[in-house]
Amino acid sequence: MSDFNHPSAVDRRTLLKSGAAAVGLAALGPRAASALAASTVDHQAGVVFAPGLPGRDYTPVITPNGAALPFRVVQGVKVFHLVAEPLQHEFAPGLTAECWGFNGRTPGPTIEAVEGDRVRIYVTNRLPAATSVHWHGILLPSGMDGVSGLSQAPIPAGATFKYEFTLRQHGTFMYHSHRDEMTQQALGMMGMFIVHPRISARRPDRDFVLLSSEWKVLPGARRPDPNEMLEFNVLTFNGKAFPGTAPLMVKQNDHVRIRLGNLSAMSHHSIHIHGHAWTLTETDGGVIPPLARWPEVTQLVPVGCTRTMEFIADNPGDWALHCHMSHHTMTQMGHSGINMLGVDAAAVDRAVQPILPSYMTMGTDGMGDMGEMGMPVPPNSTPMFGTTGPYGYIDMGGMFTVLKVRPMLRAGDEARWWEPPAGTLAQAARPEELARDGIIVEPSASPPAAPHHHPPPPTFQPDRPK
Ligand SMILES: [Cu+2]
Repeated sequence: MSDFNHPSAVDRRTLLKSGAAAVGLAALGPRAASALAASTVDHQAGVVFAPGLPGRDYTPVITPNGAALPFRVVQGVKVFHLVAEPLQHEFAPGLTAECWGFNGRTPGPTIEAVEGDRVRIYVTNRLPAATSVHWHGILLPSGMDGVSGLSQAPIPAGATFKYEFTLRQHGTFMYHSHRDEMTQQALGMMGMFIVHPRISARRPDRDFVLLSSEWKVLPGARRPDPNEMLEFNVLTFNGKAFPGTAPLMVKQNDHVRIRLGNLSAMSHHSIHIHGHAWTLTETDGGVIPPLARWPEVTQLVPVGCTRTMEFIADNPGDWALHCHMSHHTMTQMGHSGINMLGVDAAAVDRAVQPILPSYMTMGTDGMGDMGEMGMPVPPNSTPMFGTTGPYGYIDMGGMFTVLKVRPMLRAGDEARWWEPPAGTLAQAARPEELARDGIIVEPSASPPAAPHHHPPPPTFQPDRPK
């Protein structure tokens, strides 16, 4: 049983506070109760806290492939500056698009603060359209909520707006455009907003944030298509599709926290970790009481939600961390192809190539070799999946990354694969092993068909998706 199911000092304190206030809370209703449960600061007393500082008050989060938004303290207020702007963004080697984001990146830089902090966030709009920013999950005055037209006027192109509020909770939150959401989020206008507790009994050794999103980028196109509703072909963690995703580097026995967010347009993601079981400790509504937590290996992160997972990384190795929806671990190409499984490829090629010389039958024994074959792809696009791993081709793409757990972390480990100790690698069974264990492998009635691995014709051009 993971120790994340045992109450920490903070949890006990929270429970005590909740218990003491139980009579009053019953009258206030469940919303007030949940807000209190997420708090380590007594906001009713009107206490002003000094701005929380990294190192002293919290261990900064790690945003793989991302960055933290810098701040300065002015008269006790933490001041941030977001600049909404168009940018060139690389999803994976070979695929770059014109996106919209903040401060030169998508997702925008991670905002980090501490419960009780007063924050002032300037938003400068360098987009060709009006925008606004919503602080997703954060409890604040209505006029600071960022919904264009409802809670504020839109921020016109060229203008700078000021948001200011005091953080009355801690947890994992997000920010995103709330003006023409369909367009602006499809182009990348989102980021994470982390609020650390003011009082923390136990800080994690590694605290990662991964924001999921989905995009439609037709091969060869320069811009994501915001009109797409169903068929997304670029699925990303922090804006990157594998092999563009940076690995999560962890020292063995580290206490690891992974904060998952999802601002995809239409898709929930079931995020699966290998080699470990993790515990859901917080949602975007607050800390889950320890007795209500349970361990698992796959956590569903619905659209518009965050889920915070914790575990002890006690199992060294290279571990996949990915969405379990299989089309979400593929990249462009192939999602709408014709099912060619079992087709006699040579016969079809002979029939079609006289009239269409660039034609080649693909996928007769699956799609796993598509990337490995190195087939040409249109300009500015990325193969369906893959990169070369220590034992051959890794036929994964999209929302996939690697958790690297090492007994010691050395410079350059990001680029090194795990070297399994003797006896800990799956390999072909030897005849004497089969005989020892009484495993009899009947010869096949017909030999397996030779894989259809002929090189593509020089004129080959993959079909563009419909
Ligand atoms: Cu998914």
